[in-house]
Amino acid sequence: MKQHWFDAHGKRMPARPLLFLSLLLLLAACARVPSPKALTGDALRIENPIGRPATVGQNSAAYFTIVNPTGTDDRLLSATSQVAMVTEVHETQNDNGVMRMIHQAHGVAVPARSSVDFVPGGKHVMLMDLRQALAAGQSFTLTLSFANAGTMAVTIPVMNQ
Ligand SMILES: [Cu+2]
Repeated sequence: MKQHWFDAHGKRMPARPLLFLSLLLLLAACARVPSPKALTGDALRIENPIGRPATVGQNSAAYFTIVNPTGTDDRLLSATSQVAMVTEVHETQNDNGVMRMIHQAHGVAVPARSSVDFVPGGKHVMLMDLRQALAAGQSFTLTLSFANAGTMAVTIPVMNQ
């Protein structure tokens, strides 16, 4: 009886942790690396846009992923919005331990068949000196100009992160 119990569990026990581990690895992979599937489609697009809440006169930022499934290299040239006095494409860089935001005056390259993440602590669109408050639940329009894809109006939902 004891032998039977051992065999039954000996077969089943390793299967579940392995399945669980596989699922975890799959989730981790999905979260970090865009799957090839995400690069399907025939036109450059913006995914997962988010704007940070802020009051009038303050700065806000917009984050998103630019997906370029096409065979043509592209470049985000500039961003504009009515909600801010100045809108710029920035990248936060670590300068000997000091985090600095660098204005990307020449824009941001979006190579063919790739995606570029705009995230807190990295590339972002900076909305400086807001003309209006941005509260969670609202949304605003951000206009992005690309060298190849042209001008694109993107609705940015404001969310607490
Ligand atoms: Cu910035």
